[in-house]
Amino acid sequence: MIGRGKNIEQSLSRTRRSFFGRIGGLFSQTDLDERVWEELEELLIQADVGVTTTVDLVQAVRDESGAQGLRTPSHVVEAVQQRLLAVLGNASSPGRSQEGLWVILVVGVNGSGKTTGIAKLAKYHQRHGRRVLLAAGDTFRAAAADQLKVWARMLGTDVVAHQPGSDPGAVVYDAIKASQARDADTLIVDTAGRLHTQYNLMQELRKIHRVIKKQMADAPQETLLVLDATTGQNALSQARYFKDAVDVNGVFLAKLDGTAKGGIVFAIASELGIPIRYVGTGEDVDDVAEFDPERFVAGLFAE
Ligand SMILES: Nc1nc2c(ncn2[C@@H]2O[C@H](COP(=O)(O)OP(=O)(O)O)[C@@H](O)[C@H]2O)c(=O)[nH]1
Ligand SMILES: [Mg+2]
Repeated sequence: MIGRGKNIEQSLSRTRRSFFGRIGGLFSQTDLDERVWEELEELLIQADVGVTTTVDLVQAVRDESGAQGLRTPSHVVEAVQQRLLAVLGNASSPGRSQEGLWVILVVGVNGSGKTTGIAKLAKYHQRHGRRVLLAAGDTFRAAAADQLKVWARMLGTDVVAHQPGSDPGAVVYDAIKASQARDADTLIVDTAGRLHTQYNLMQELRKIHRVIKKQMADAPQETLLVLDATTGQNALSQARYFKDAVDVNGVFLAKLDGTAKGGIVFAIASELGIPIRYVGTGEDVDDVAEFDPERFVAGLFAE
């Protein structure tokens, strides 16, 4: 938990109620016949865990229950939890040294929760005693810089912004210079979520990435892709484009509170291989949690 807003357990209430909370009930019944495994499979797929991941997982638990005789319902549920946890792997965050500027490039389609996510991250880093600067790298939409400025005013940070339509590479260049001049240690860069074509968008993101790298070889230290949890499997196909264009090394999963299909977390981990670092737990600037796999899985089943 990093914000003072809603925590990860609270944001999982819909997902828990609709799907994962029902798994225990499946096994409390009769023998483990075919029907029970099919129902488990159905629940997981409906929760957006993804077909391949689900089929593999159910098979593994089934084998385990046959071989080792998982005798009680709670043993089976525990086995499911262990398998789910294994899908998430170890999502350790990139170690941050105290020295130097830390650049966070934030990408994702419009509406995914990018700007809100940036505000949440800014506040998170401020709470860690850091000096945060924002860069308005979405120059395509005039409102984008304004929206960022509103958050910045609230948080007491500055925004480096140029005119609408200007070169986002130049914004980022200036923002890095400004961070150094003003002794900021954390720069968060907003980017466009839509251009005339997807090809243009990816080209622009690549360019921004290059501009950052040219000034600071080890930056951006974090490239976060913001995905909207409520868009389910669509989020996955979006993610593939962004992953190809820029070196995405973390996912910020927004709106986890707004979906019953929080199983998307497993699909992201298994199908993209990008660790989830943060989840959005509500609309407030404090509604953010650092992603903790164990807590997440426990939260899916909690009473
Ligand atoms: N419930 C909920 N709403 C969110 C969350 N993050 C963003 N939103 C809402 O999603 C909408 C789009 O967010 P915005 O940050 O403007 O998206 P952007 O277009 O990607 O910059 C806004 O109404 C936000 O309040 C979240 O974690 N939970
Ligand atoms: Mg925005």
